[in-house]
Formats: sequence, structure tokens, C-alpha cells
Amino acid sequence: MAPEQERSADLTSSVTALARKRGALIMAHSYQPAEIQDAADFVGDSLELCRAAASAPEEIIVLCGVRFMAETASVLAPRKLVIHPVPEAGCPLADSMTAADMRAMKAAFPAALPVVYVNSSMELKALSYACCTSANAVQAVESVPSGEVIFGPDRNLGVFVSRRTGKVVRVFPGGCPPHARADVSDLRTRIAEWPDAEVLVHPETPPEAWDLATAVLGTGGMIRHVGRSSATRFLIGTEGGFVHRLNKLFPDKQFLAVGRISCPNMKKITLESLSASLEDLEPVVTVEPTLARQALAAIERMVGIG
Ligand code: CIZ
Repeated sequence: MAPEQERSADLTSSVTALARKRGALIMAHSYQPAEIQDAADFVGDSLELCRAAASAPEEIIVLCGVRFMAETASVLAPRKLVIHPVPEAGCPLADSMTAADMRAMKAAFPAALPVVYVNSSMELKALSYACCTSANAVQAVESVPSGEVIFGPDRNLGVFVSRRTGKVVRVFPGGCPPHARADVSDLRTRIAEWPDAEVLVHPETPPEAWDLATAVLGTGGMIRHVGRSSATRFLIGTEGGFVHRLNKLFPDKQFLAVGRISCPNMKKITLESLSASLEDLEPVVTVEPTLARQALAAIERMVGIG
């Protein structure tokens, strides 16, 4: 084993031993670096992380992802200690729509009920009827008891949802910078190189990428699609870290990340910062209790859908 690999393996063993000593559950988003996914007890998308955080017996959750994920887990599991190892790991998409933007849209479209992507601030969730993830955005919008919906912050996901529901969807023009700038020419090149491959792209990518795809899916949907498919090669148009999860789940199939989609915030947590968090049981995520109460109904709707 190369010295760097040996060091990483030692650190992973000490992180998992420390987690057991503390009675902590390490949860990682599917976009986290490979070594964080390998150290985690549970890896999943936002919806799976929320559900697991709420139902896990552990009192301490160390959430390796971006900040809104840890905040959402903390609202769903208010009696647990939720730790987010690197508080600066935020989400520009979540920051792209403010509460003032939402109030302005509500004033402009008074008959519309808001549905917000989970990649949003707690203030936005508190102003919304329901939250959703890419796994249940279509069902969440369909479940709203109005014919008109405000959708934010992700424009591409909003357009995707509006094409697949019978609702009038008022879409806020925000975006995930790495997904919105996906390199569609790279996608075309890889399709020419692997003509037999199925092409799976995320709905946060631009519609030109959807036009080249076999299916447009969130990461949970991609996993289910690969599990059912007889294809052996897949081009994956979402954050590159996800391919590690696919390789582990489906060792007999081949995956290639396409579109050069890389989220710098998802790469901020390291084995060292995870270890320090377990040692000190910090930094703890807190959400102001009144705000948490106001956001809970929208978050619970999300967890109950799909
Ligand atoms: O829902 C999530 O966790 C995100 C950010 C993407 C996906 O499709 O899993």
C-alpha cells in the first residue's frame, strides 16, 4: 500500500473507532469525497439523510455534507446533537434566493403556494408550503392544494418540474453553479466514446443535457435505474463524487462522471476535520427554535412524500 493510502486507512480506522466510542453516527452525502463516504456509517441523498437522521437510535449525528443538510437534520431531530465538521461548507444555490425574494414572489403570485428545494435557507423553508429534494420534487409539487406553485431556488429543477406536472410553476432563477455550468460538449464527447452507455443526468443540469440523456434523475433515482438496467456502462451527469458510490454499489458495471461537475463545498470536509469533530463534539449545528418550528411543517411534508 502506498504511504498516503496507508495513512488514509489508519485515519479511517481511528475515525470509526472514535465514532463508536462516542456513540455517534457518521452520515455522508453521496457527493462527499471517497474517503469520507468510506468512513461513514450511512451514505445517501438529502432525503435519505433526513429520514435516517430522524429515525437513527444514536444521539449524536456527524453530518458530512453542506450546511443546509445539517440544519435540516437538526430540525427533524431536535433532541440530537448534530455536528457539521466544517461550518464554512455552504451551498451557493441555497444562498441564491433570500426570504425577501420569496416574499416578493408571494406578493406577485398571491394564488401560488411555495415549494422549495431542500437546498435552501431555513428562512425560505419557513415561508414555504413544502420542501422537496430532487428525488420527490415532482410528487411534492403535485401534492400542493393549488393549481399554481412558486418554485425555488433552482431554475433548472423548476423547469423540469413544470414540464412534468399540470401546475403553473413560477420559477425563481437561481442555480447550483457546478450543475448549471455542466459542460454539455464533454457530455457529447463521452457519448461518442461510449455509444452503448446509458446517460443519466441530474435535473439541476441545463435542459440541453436532458435532451442527450436516457433519463433525468436525482442520485437516488440513478441508483434505482442502474439496479434495474441491463446496460453495463453509464455516463453520469452529476457531481463527480457520486461515481464512488455507484462503483461500490455496482462493482460489475462501469461509470464515468461527465460534464465536469465538481462542488468545492462538498470537498471541504476531510478525514482530519471529521476526526477533530468527533474528538471535540463540535461544531454543533443549531437552528433558532421559533424558525425551526416554522420550517418543520414544510420539511415534514418533504419527508412524507415519495
Ligand atoms: O437531493 C440531494 O441530496 C441532492 C443535492 C442531489 C441528489 O440528487 O441527490
